[in-house]
Amino acid sequence: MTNIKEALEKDLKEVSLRGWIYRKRELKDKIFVVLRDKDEIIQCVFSKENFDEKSWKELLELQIEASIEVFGFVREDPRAPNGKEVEVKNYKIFDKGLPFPLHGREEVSTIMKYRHLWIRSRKFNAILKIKATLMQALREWLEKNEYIEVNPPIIIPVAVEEVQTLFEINYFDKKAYLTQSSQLYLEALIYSLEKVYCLAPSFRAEKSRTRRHLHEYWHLEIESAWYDLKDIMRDAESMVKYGIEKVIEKNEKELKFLKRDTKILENYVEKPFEKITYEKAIEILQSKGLNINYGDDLGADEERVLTLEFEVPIFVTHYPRKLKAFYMKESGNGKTVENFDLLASEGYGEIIGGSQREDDYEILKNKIIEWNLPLEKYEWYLDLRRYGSVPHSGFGLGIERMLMWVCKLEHIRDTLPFPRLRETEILI
Ligand code: NSS
Repeated sequence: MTNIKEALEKDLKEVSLRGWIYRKRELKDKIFVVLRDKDEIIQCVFSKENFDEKSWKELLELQIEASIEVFGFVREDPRAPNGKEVEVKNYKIFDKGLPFPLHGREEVSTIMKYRHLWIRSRKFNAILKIKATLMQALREWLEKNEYIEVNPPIIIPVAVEEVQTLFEINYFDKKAYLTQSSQLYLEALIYSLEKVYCLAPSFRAEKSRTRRHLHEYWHLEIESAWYDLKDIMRDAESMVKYGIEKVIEKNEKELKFLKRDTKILENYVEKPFEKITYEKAIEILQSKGLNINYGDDLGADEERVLTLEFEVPIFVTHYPRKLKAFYMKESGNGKTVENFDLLASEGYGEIIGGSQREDDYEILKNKIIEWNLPLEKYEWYLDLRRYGSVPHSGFGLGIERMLMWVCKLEHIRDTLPFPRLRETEILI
């Protein structure tokens, strides 16, 4: 058994290839089939003279996505999609298939209904390969930098981020939630391991329907003892750069298929990221004519405008304390917090949210009260400030957000095989 990549790259005479029919064209005495497998496509020609009548009839019945095996001779053919063609001598049909319901350019609702079939597309194949590289590369970076992988629970008792986005579940007749973030557990774990990370799904019952919000996404979170804001920003930049570098290195073909300009990506690896404060960001936005004031949150539109001002990703730091979560360390006499959002370029916006954490028991306790959170449920978290509290920082990176940017996709749904989105029912 050979695969299509070998048939294209090596100097083979005879091949036997398995795959699915990607395209089919019938002439009077020839059938042209483009066969696809996990990596490539190749044109296969069936000539009538080589087959008996029964076989020819069977071949005419093959549908798009039929699964077959072909045996034949490879030859150069500049007119064929990848410059080579197989003259088929024999074949085996696994399933001749029914008429395939997708032809390309379907409405989103149709694509979601047939998502289990749509994911065979070459575009999605390329995206998934890039995603695998990215996840592996980020893990590699973490290992090189002495972060230890840990596995906090998915079912949680209290909010980490906004209460409104919690997914409630019935946990043996008691309320519990699906995790929004593993941060609080990672904070507990640094007292043993100092540098930890986890890669797990997070859940958000977001009210907004946007091109960048999922209800379930893969969240890479890291936490480090002894780190302040600038330390954690250094790691965020280095990790993102490493991830992009590996994708450029390993997925040249897939990036090309997606028409992603690798020069732009190389720029992100080579040039230092921009750093601006929230205050400065507001000034820039005002100078661009946006109706925004100090104290307003930056939404997708504002982030977009900001990223188009710079050639590289931007760290926006020191947001007003009220705009951000209770656990962030205060600065600027309690006006701001020691936080950053990393905004991906070309309009993509936030891919990472991170901060130095409040390590003072009294301040943290008062903020939990001020944020109207049930203090008794955070006692265990406050214990972390009672027994050997240390300065520490961390961040969370949305894998799909980063992938969407790296692949330059229009919508976040195409970063996952079975996305959970508000506008589409869960059918599969
Ligand atoms: O809410 S975050 O900004 N921050 C946290 O959850 C921190 N507790 C993380 C930490 O410090 N350990 O979310 C972090 C990232 C954010 O920048 C996005 O990239 C991604 O998680 N994110 C999402 N991706 C897709 N869909 C949705 N709804 C979503 N929400 C956040």
